[in-house]
Amino acid sequence: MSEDLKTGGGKGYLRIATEEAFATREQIDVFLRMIRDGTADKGMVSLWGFYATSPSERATQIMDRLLDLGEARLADMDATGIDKAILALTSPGVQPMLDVGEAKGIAARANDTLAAACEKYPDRFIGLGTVAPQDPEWSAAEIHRGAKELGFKGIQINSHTQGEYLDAEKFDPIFRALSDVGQPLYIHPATPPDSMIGPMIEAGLDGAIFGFGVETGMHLLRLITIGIFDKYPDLQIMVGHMGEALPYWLYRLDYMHQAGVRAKRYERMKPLKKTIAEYMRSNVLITNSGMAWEPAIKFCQEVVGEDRVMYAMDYPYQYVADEVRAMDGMDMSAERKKKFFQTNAERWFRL
Ligand code: 1DF
Ligand code: MN
Repeated sequence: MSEDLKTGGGKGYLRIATEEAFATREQIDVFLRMIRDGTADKGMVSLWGFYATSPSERATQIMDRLLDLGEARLADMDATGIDKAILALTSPGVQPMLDVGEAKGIAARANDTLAAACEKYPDRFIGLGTVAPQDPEWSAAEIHRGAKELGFKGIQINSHTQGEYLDAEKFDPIFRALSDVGQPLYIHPATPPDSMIGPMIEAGLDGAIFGFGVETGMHLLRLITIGIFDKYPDLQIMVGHMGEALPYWLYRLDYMHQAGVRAKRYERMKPLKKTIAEYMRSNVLITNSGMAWEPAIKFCQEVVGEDRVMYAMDYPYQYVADEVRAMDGMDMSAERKKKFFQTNAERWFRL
């Protein structure tokens, strides 16, 4: 462990990493089966065809790290000064699985596995549940089980489910359940669906480099513009990667949204109680997963508020000690830095 990255709060804050991934062997095995039997979409072939079969150092190291919820992960956290990790089943969870019974079984067992790890290391691991949106009512029940029996602090959904987005009415039981238990939804990226991925994949831009952000930012915009926060005013939705670019777009989004609403250009686009910028400041939370970049973090703090921007490492996909050092070294007040690393996560995940 290097001296400057010790855990324990010596810098004046604990480092809580909020978008950290694990996998289960049976989850990865279904991905591999789907790739083999031709039922995987193009994004699955691209993403998991790489991580689960490539002999490259990146792929093999990430697979090993994803599958560990014990001492090796803790050693990696110690080596980079991560006090606590908020863990979720890696993208795309079980959402592409066509056999819904199988998907629910794998999700439930992943939740049990995660809960056991959190129970074993209660000072280090915090869990977000996984659901199978293919079955919204089951997912609602699993949200209740997660909150009441497993100690989870929210759920993660990996963007679209087989090309469907959460603004569809059929997914309402999921939002109802989150509202009942008072927990946040983390919308994590997935590779874009086949309907969207074509020109991205031909250029190698379908994954975390760009496709993830485009698709997930759009997902959040679909939810905002359908009025999800008018229906559920207390709902908090989290997104990573510095808000999936939406903060940078906010001015134009609001201008064009209002112009479109006034002109009644789209049947779906109804007047909302607030502007998109206002929802971003009241119902959206942003983490800096994959974006250890001071100017972007400060811009987000200015646009959505310093209480709404949280630290994330995105382990094991972006396990970089120097990025933690860069975040420690940001030119920012001690109070604001503590919010970023620690207290915002404690507040919004109710730790
Ligand atoms: C990648 C990046 C993969 C992130 C992820 O899950 C992921 C990647 C499969 O680099 O391929 O969560 N990320 O959030 O940036
Ligand atoms: Mn991630």
